[in-house]
Amino acid sequence: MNIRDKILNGQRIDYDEALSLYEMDFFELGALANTIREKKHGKKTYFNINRHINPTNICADTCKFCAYAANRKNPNPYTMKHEEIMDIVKDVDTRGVKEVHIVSAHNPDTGINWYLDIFKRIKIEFPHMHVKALTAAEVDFLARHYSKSYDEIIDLMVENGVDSMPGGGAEIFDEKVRDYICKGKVTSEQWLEIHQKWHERGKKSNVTMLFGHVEKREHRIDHMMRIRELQDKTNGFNAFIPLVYQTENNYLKIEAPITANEILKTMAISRIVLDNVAHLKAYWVTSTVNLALVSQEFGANDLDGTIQKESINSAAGAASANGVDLEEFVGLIKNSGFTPVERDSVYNEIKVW
Ligand code: V47
Repeated sequence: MNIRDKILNGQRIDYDEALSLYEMDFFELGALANTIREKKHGKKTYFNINRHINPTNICADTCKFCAYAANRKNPNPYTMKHEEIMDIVKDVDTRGVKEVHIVSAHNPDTGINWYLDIFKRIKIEFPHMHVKALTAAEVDFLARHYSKSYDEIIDLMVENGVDSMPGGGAEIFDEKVRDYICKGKVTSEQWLEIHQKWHERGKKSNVTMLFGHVEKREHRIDHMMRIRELQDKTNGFNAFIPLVYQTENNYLKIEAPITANEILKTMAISRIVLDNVAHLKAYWVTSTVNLALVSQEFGANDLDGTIQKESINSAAGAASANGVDLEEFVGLIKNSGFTPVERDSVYNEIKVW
């Protein structure tokens, strides 16, 4: 059976077949991914009303691709006080925000409770607010720095009210590439182990892939395969989020920026390979809003959210510092022929716009 029929019959494809999809006709590939998207979600495009909070940029790690951490190129170290964070949550709560996405750098000086207490405070004062917080990279950092096991940190997250884990820190699982771009950070095996442990507690998370830097197509497919394997065991990943590498203000030199064609192909292939992950998120922050809209026809069924403020990717050149206006966002999804569906953080539908 040829690969096209195999995909249309809902059969799983292997590593070599997945890699060969990069050679398929661009529009045929898009149409295949779209068929799967429509089978799973019809014309619905999900988004949520969320606020990103990045409480500190002081980092013990030195990832070459990162423009957010305070360093020679970004000499503006900051650490927010809990009162400041609570003021933000209080404010956004009055403006319809239902999820706070809290991700920090790996600050060695705050003490572990600075990381954890804030979740409890948010849940006490705003019990309805979904707290998506702590990447596996942060979990690994906290475990190492405070001599705790992953289980202990994860138990503390649950006790303190973390509802779900974001997908950050996955980068690229291939060990050689990973060593080159972020040596010393959580390893691929550890990243997957932490998410497995989180899923085993009945909790959900997302998974990202940073691409468009020094990695090759082979590494992206390998990354997807490792995700698929864990998802077969746990079914804990809600969404796969390919993050397009932003080139500014960092120490990773790349020869040529990735093309829109390659981004869309990667989106489509991930929709096909990750047959066991329900949602494919086109994160407009790194792909641009325009390409995120086009991605809806290449397998993507989620555009993340309004975000309101974002510091990690905007530091590297993304136009996301102030999020996107809700009405405009909904209008763009509608005008591109899809149905905007507001969702909560675990994909319960809230409102069809
Ligand atoms: O882990 C850092 C990435 C991630 C750059 O789970 C960069 O719903 C591009 O994980 N170019 C943080 N990317 C963002 C993230 C995320 C975003 C939205 C939704 C979710 C979710 C998760 O940003 C980091 C890193 O992989 N990143 N620097 C850069 N120069």
